[in-house]
Amino acid sequence: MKPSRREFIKISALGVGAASLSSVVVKAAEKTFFSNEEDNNSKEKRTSTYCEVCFWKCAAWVHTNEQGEIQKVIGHPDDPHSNGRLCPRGTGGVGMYHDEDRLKTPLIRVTDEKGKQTFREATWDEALDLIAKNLKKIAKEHGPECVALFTHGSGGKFWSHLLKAYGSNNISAPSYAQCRGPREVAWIGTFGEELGAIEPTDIRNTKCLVLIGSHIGENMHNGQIQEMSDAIDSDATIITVDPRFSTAASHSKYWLPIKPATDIALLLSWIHVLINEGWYDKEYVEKYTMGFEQLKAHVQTYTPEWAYGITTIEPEVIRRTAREMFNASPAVIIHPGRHVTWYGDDTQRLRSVAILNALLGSWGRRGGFYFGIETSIPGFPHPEYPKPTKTWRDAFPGQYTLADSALANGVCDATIPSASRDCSFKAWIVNGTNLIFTLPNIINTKKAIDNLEFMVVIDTMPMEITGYADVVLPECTYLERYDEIRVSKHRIPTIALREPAAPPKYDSKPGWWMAKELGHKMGLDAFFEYKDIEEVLEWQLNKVGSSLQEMKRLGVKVMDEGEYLLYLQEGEEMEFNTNSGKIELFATSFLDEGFDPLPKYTPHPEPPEGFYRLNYGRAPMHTFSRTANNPNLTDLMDENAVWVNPKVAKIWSLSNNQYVWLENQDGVVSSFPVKVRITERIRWDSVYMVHGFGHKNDKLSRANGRGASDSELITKVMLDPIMGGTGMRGNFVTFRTDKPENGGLL
Ligand code: MGD
Ligand code: SF4
Repeated sequence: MKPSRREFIKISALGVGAASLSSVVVKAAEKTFFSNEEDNNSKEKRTSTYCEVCFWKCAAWVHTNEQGEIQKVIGHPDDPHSNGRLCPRGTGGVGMYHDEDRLKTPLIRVTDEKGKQTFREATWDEALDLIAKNLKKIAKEHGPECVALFTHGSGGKFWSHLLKAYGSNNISAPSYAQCRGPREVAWIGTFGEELGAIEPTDIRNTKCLVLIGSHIGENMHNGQIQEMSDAIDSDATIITVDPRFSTAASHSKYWLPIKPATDIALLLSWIHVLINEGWYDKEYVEKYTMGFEQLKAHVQTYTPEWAYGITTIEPEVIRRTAREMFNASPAVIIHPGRHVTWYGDDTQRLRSVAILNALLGSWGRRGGFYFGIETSIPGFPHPEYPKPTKTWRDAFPGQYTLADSALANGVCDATIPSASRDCSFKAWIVNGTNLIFTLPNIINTKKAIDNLEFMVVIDTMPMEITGYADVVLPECTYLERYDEIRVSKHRIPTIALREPAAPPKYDSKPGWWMAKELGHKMGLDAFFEYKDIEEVLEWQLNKVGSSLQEMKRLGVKVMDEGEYLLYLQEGEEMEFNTNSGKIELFATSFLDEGFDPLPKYTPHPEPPEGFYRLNYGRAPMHTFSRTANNPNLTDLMDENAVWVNPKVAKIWSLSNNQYVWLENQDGVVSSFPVKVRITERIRWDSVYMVHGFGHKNDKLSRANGRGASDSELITKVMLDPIMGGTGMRGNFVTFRTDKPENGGLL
């Protein structure tokens, strides 16, 4: 039976509890605010924001009551990211503001014992003075380039500006080498451009959507879910390739329960079938691509029969699904995914995905990928940044040459002294990223931290990473601060404002203020020649024909960028930003750097006897580890479970809801036990769990000790030689029913 759009939203929005939560919110929104007008007689107020619970950045209105207390957050109807509706996490974002476990004052370490959260409270002046003193000392003794910034989230711009003014350009985000980096490099090598953070997938108009390890519905990217629901309603064919029967798989015409770690074999055999059967867009391939003949010769041995032996997907199913894609083309999307750092050959897997899309002519076509449009906002004037003489790349001569952003793992590795390097990193500034849970191989991360002279962490919560800091700076939540203007690339160009809905609680401060004050203490005033962020925003908005006053009224503004076209026009000539100016089926930029210009299949290690591949993913009500203590969201899900196939459960005599410890191939045992969920929805060779749980910090009253941490069990990393991404799915676990003496790395 065809699932309806409503059903899909309901299932992906967490079953009964959350479905009712979302519908209450939607009704309230429809009743009062879809007119986009404020009731001037009411003492209640609404202010504009964009959500920070994940990085889809949905624009929203925040409602405060007569006492000025934040009541609710509702999607902005003019926003293409949210279309007036937030996901359960966005609605529950208010919990970040109310969380009584928040960081409340600046903190300074009092013992040498790292990781233990042993601090004394400090004033802002004291904390910033200490940071300025240490950073100046490091610049003098080692050079400013020996300081690195790790950042994820909106405040990053302010910290990046400070670091560049100081003289370092070593700025990395885990959203690159631990997440989408390989697909960006694959896309640049094929189409000459990145996909970017809102993927320009034209899902709402597609006739066929192929998901390879993308669990849309559990991975809750708002606009994308809404579009997938529209596609389901319009009878689009959904093909899901996943070893797990995901929510998306349950709404698919085809579920291909692939043997984990073999996806490239399936992709290559699809390419084989499309080319050998002539099921590709000949005109498009002729006009826009290069390298077809090399590709054709390359895939001849990759038959469906060959792929069957590797993937366990039957040849007939491979052929039939290839035919479905061709029938729908060019309105077909082989989805590039988001978190794609799995097995270390990820860039090549994503190259196969890019090639499939190119053969089917979906890039720049309705129902495939559109060309997004964005407004550019000028930066506030400042003196030229000093030119750094060293970068993180110097630590890896000749390696990861196609990486187009700094690698968080690279900076971490380059912090551990090595005889072959003249300078390792001496200080880290860590803003909005819980590196202990985020970088694989916790032992390595701790080793790097042990080698630091100084570390500052800017966070809203006492997370694992704050325990290792010398100074902790408490940031106020996104609901209590201004941030940079959100500029987004979408079908329509929009800008959105984030302004404070309430004053910062406790003694917390916004990132822009901290960076400016620290800049002052470090003698960098010339880079911060404004009174406050309102002056900067006003200046920037004036440059694009708006103002702070207008944006406070509108929240989201649709910009006029003249005439723009979302798709290629009939017969249009187009030059792509590649070496050849064409879409490169044969990637010359890869060849130039000594990498395979065409993707190949290479086998990966299999689980040893009695072990199962550790697979992990997202839940619709949580984002990584940042929401694990959120009072509203823990009400919906307060721990993770390990999914186990019934056959495996029988071998180990496991029962549903029993708690077990997981032990990995290197003998690392999870710090906490995790609940067993016995289900046919996972293959017998794998187990599955949601990332972000298993915190070990008694300052997190709801998250401490709840569930297990996948991060702890990922001690083996499969590095992508092309761009340095950290493949994390080559780890295997087994079960323990006894409590280990010294379990865990946390
Ligand atoms: P979180 O673990 O949520 O994600 O990695 P991170 O961005 O590090 O940590 C976010 C931190 O930001 C928390 O400490 C939170 O309290 C803090 N924070 C939240 N809001 C604010 C704010 O407004 N200001 C400041 N200053 N801090 C704030 C995500 C990364 O992890 C990504 S993008 C992916 S795709 C990978 N996923 C992943 C996985 O699935 N499994 C494993 N094992 N590792 C992974 N690593 C990667
Ligand atoms: Fe917030 Fe959800 Fe939008 Fe992410 S998808 S920005 S959590 S509302």
